[in-house]
Amino acid sequence: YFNPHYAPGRTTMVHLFEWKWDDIAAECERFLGPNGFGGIQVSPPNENLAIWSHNRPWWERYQPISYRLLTRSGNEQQFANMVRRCNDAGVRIYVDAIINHMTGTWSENVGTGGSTANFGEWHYPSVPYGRNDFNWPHCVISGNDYGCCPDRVRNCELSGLKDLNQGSEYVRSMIVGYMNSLIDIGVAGFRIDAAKHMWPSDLRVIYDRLHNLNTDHGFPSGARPYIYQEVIDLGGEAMSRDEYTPLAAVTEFKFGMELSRAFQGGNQLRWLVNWGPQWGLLASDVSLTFIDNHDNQRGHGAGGSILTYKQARQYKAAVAFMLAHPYGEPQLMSSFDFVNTEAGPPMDSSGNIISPSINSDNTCGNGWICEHRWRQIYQMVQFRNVALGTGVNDWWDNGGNQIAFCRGGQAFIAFNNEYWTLNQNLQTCLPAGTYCDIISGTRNGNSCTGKSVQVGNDGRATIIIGSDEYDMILAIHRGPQS
Ligand code: ARE
Ligand code: CA
Repeated sequence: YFNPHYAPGRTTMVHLFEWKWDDIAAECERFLGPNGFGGIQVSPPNENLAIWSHNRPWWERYQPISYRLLTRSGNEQQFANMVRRCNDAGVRIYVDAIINHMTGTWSENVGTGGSTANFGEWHYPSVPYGRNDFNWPHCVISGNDYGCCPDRVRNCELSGLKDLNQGSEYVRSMIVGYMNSLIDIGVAGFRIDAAKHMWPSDLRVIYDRLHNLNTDHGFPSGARPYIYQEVIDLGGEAMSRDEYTPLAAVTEFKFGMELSRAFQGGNQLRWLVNWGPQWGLLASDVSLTFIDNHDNQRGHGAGGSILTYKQARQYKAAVAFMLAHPYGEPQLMSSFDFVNTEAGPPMDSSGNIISPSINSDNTCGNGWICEHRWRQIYQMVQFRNVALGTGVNDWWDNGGNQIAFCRGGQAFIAFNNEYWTLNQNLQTCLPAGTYCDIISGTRNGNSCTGKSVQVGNDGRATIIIGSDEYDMILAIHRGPQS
């Protein structure tokens, strides 16, 4: 459950939040495959409650009403078509699995596929689930419960969402059936939503009943799904991430919090010299890492002052550090623009999601941010692929907020988060030659569209990053784009 089973040479996944299946299939073929992306986390594919009373918020997708594959992102056939086309393009699909709970508490009761539910009776006929399938007696998690009471956090309702009893054989079989149908379609793994709200022993039973990945989609025989469990653990609670790491990977929320703090000036970059478990982070091989996610970019979940696309210069630097450093299994966020933190994706008056448009400079329109299409981000995905299998060496810093390091003899990166210019002769660990900085531009035949770097026979080069430059990063590597 710890191996993402990326195609050879690939490393990074992107969360295409609220994208439609047909658009994702096209994105795999025209952009993600050719640019070396490893995988995609898709929004929950199972039917959810349509919440018109809140103008179709993004969070309606975290309110399952059945396991039918029918949402605003598309139907089952479109989902399967996407999985096929993405796997053919070398890009894996990971499903956000909502198995802790079902929808509840709203006056509306019709799902995106037309299923209905009777909340007062705990009745979900399209699964079907009934009252005996939920934890009883009914109770709701309060803020204090996180500090004292694992049993309440696991057996009571999260925000009033009807809490399934994963200890029940019938509930397990419904959940496993849903997840196995997705594996058979060709997905490579799952995000386990709200894992902290389920007993690790129940999750183990569920994981162990999952099928091996589908060899018709290019997975090796005997491959287990990649599983990363959403456990928000910033310390100080009665539940710990360590209860979950023996089972599968875990989302590391400290990662984005600490890097956001550092690149916002709250911590000097030089301290990143020992980035990893010495910072209190999980062991690298069980750690799913990200700067922001769909919750904390809008103040949900653990919140905190997390960098997002809205503070683009610092955000790009934090993402570049994530991708340049070998720690963890990185996930990029790809957002739609928002002011209202509840608002769903761009939609028409019937509630249909409006597809992103693609501009000539690779960026998106129609209200979609597409951080994964920003040059400074997708070229760092290539950097990570080129550096795959190497460690960090030849660390340099100025004792403050200018740092640089090599990845073996494959790649080199420098950051300048000071108010003055970085101008240093540094060891790049690369063979002599002229390299194109992949942050300010790319290689175009024999020239660079952005800055270029002359590496001498001793591997050293003069590295310059002005404090007023558009980006605070310079990166070069041995791949074709640099
Ligand atoms: C919505 C409404 C609620 C309403 C509810 C039921 O906002 O007012 O009561 O529906 O009708 C998302 C949204 C929620 C939304 C929910 C369902 O964020 O606002 O509720 O969808 O539509 C805890 C959990 C963690 C969870 C976060 C949000 O531990 O698992 O809360 N994150 C996941 C997803 C979310 C999703 C859900 C779970 C539910 O990523 O997108 O919710 O499927 C401390 C603790 C954390 C705790 C945090 C916030 O930091 O350590 O564990 O996170 O506080 O309480
Ligand atoms: Ca629960």
